[in-house]
Amino acid sequence: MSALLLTVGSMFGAWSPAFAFSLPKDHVFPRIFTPNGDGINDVVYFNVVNPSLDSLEGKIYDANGNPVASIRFDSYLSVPGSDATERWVWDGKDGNGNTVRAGIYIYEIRGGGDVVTGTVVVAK
Ligand SMILES: [Ca+2]
Repeated sequence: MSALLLTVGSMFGAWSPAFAFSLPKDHVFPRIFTPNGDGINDVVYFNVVNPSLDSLEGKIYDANGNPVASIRFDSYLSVPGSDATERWVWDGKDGNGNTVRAGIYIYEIRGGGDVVTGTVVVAK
């Protein structure tokens, strides 16, 4: 039991009001999206829990690690507080506004000295 509590405490960095932002895996959706303008799964959302309101920066890289695009802030899903959640979004376009090729892309969100990464898939 004490080992479990220790593990949980480590995972969440204790319960201080200053703990970092987080991006649970199920807050990235749809993980496979189709940016073709048909109104169905055209963008991927990143719902970042950010209670400290850290200044965040989000980037997309291709599978070779080349920078592709920025993830932009969209809106607040809940008001600032312990569960403050910011919605960030990527529309599947590169920095020139062109829709990227189908494939696996890596997202990276940084802020407050922390970073979270994962993958999404652009399908066509
Ligand atoms: Ca679509």
